[in-house]
Amino acid sequence: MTPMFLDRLRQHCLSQPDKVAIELLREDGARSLRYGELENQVQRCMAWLLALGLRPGDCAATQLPTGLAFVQLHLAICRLGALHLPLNPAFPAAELRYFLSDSVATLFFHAGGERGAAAIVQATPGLRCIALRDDESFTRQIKGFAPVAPPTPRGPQQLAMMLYTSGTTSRPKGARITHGNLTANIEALHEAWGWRQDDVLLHVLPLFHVHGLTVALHGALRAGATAVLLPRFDAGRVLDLLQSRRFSVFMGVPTIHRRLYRAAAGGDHDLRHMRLMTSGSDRLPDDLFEGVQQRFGVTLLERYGMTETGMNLSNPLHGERRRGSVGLPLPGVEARVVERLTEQPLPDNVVGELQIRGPHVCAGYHNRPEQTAVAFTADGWLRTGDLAQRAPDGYFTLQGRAKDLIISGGMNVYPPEVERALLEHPQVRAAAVIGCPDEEWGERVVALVLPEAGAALDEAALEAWCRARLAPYKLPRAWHLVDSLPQNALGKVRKAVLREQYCG
Ligand code: MCA
Repeated sequence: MTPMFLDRLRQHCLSQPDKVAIELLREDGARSLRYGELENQVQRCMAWLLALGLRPGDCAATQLPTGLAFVQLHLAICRLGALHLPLNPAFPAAELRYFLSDSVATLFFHAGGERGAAAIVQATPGLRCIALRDDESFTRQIKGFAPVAPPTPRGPQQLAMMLYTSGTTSRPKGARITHGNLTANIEALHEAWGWRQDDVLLHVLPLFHVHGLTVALHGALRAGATAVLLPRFDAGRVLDLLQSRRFSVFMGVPTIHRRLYRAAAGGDHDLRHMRLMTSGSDRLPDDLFEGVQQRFGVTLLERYGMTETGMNLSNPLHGERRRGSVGLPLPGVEARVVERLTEQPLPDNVVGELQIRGPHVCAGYHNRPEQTAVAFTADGWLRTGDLAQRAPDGYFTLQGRAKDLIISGGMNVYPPEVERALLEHPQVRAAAVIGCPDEEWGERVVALVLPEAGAALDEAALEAWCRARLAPYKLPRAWHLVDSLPQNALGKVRKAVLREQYCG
């Protein structure tokens, strides 16, 4: 049987204790953690977590910036058989409260801000909040604990993580990710992308998503390679680092590649020494694919994934990286295109809904049997809500979305969630949120708001209202106060009409 991801990592810790596993590039200098130290620290951390009362099956949430504490807590929580729920540090208290109560988290590690945390404790019975101001305070916390070995090896069915994903009709739901899912995903990527022990990854992505955590970070650790974490993306700095020839792997979203491309304008930049540069989380525009090729001498490798699955499809490491295509199924992944109503498989070159099956697909949604049943077919296919077609040579191309979703800077924004926040405003009668094409962000969020009669609403008031309720990346970047919203016969807002009218 393939060793589970965490067992594989432990083997690296034992066999190459002196090699740097993680390096963190902070403003005040670099900090690193060797594989041997990582094992020792994770074991101490497990002892601390046990003392805090964490048990297998419990959920422990973190809302921490990119750092060594995050990585160690993540590994320790998963290794104990508990579920790690990583949360975006930008979530305001209103969003946090929902995630913490829905997940029934028992522990919550946050970066400070006592007043906010106190409000959450009051609202969430049974939750213990622990402030970790920085990596040093984490190290101090675990120092007094003797390392403990994991109680039992984790089987593939054991839950490891809870990752929230929004829906078109409901509040965000927690995808239940097992150790088997993580292992299947990382083994497939290890093989497909040819990860090597001497790889050095420049890691600039947020750690609280699949892309940054279970693809980039796990990829490097699975290979026994080195991950260098840069907590804040800065195009000029990243370009300098990539040019330094120290790195071999880089992963980004199109907005990141667009910024690097622009930052390199007029200069003489050659990144051909990079073994692998990938793009994902949103469609890579053709002009950017070509621009990067010309400016850097690198052909970006585009791939396709989801929170519920990790990675599904990828262009090949060797062979054609096809412009506009998300490539072929990864090892162990089944992918098919079906007619949406009958769910019958469609022939090649015909657009339908993309469905995915395999050992990497999550074990449904936490506490949501009805939504799990809606998302999965009886024989285990996940309905992705993405439209795609397959070419006769096996390459898949995405052709739009069947779901109401905006992707901005590689972050998913669900219009119903923003509309719900707007409708909570007593002076808003109706609201519609759409995505408009945007060169830098892929799409930008635009809101159409129908005020109540006599309401005195303006952009600033609406923006402040939303900022208190939603993470900043979900905020509309343009506002339109309207007298009416076009509706179809069923009373549903006709967003296609709005996009035509307001995206110009
Ligand atoms: C930041 N802002 C955004 C976004 N990010 N607005 C819309 N969309 C965004 N994605 C806001 C900030 O809150 C701020 O607003 C303003 O933009 C300027 O911030 P700036 O400093 O320029 O942004 P940044 O910090 O440089 O971030 C841009 C970024 C970041 C580096 C492109 O968004 C990013 O790291 N994206 C990657 C996301 C990712 O990893 N996605 C994977 C999830 P204000 O001033 O008003 O507050 S999807 C996934 O995992 C699936 C499975 C997959 O396939 O990968």
